[in-house]
Amino acid sequence: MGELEGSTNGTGLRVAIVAARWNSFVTEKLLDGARETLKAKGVADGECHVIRVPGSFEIPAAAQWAASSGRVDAVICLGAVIRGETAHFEYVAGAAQQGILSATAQTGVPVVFGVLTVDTIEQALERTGGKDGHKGEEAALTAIEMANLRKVLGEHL
Ligand code: DLZ
Repeated sequence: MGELEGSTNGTGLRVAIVAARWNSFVTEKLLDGARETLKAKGVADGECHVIRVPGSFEIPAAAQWAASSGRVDAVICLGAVIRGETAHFEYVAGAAQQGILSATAQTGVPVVFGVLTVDTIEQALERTGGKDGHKGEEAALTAIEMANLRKVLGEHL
């Protein structure tokens, strides 16, 4: 019984990034990190498509449209829901989380959750190149690994 996993080599992959404009001072950092990581891992510039949506609540619809197109290997969802600024934090964050999960379940395409759900702006900044790493970079690596894993499983199972 062997072990199967996806590599982090992005060569030949086609990726869509759905990025929310709400809290753009955070989401643009997430986007920069994701794009740089995709490029560093071999995803060609022309194979990386950025889709802008107003807020995190709208991410699932665009992610579902992209994933169901049959023309991308993975979708990366980037948003920032900050409790201190968001009267309906649970609704916006919950809708994003459930919708993203559902997009994967319905299409089979890896749809990666790169939506920050934090209490403060400081926590958001700590997760976009601060002491808690970079969630945009992590989302890009996850997307590549899962896209490759899907191909591996298609070949071996
Ligand atoms: C309305 C709203 C609020 C209050 N807060 C956020 C947030 O912290 N992060 C985010 O991505 N979006 C927020 N939004 C916008 C909603 O996601 C959505 O765009 C609007 O409710 C319109 O459907």
